[in-house]
Amino acid sequence: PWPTMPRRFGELAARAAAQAGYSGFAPDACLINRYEPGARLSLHQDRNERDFSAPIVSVSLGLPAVFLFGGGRRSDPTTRVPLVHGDVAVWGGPSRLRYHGVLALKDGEHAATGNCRINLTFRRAG
Ligand code: MD6
Ligand code: FE
Repeated sequence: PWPTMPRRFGELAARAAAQAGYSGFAPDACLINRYEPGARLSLHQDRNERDFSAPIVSVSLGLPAVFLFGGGRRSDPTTRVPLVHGDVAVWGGPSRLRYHGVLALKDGEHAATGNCRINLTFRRAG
């Protein structure tokens, strides 16, 4: 049997999605990535899921980062969104396939994670 994610994780993601206007979000996947200083995430679309009607919920822990939120094309202009420990970002609906990324992580130390950033993204993979 496939392991299930901790109940509290799914509940947190569903609550955040509902607050952003996406009620009924029932994530079935949680990707966890650990970023060390210098690491970046180039502009991309999250399109490995089968169900684009569900939003993406992203939880940031540890070192701060700058999230880039673009448009429907890679060449579209981006908005810089600072993300700190505990921040939750949600994108869905017409924004579900917008390009996004993360600038190179600055060196630092965080009480919760030490010298890194941890990001959890909740999805409906289908
Ligand atoms: C972030 N993460 O770390 C945004 N996408 O703030 C992502 O966009 C992401 O962590 C695809 C797969 C894993 C990710
Ligand atoms: Fe992504």
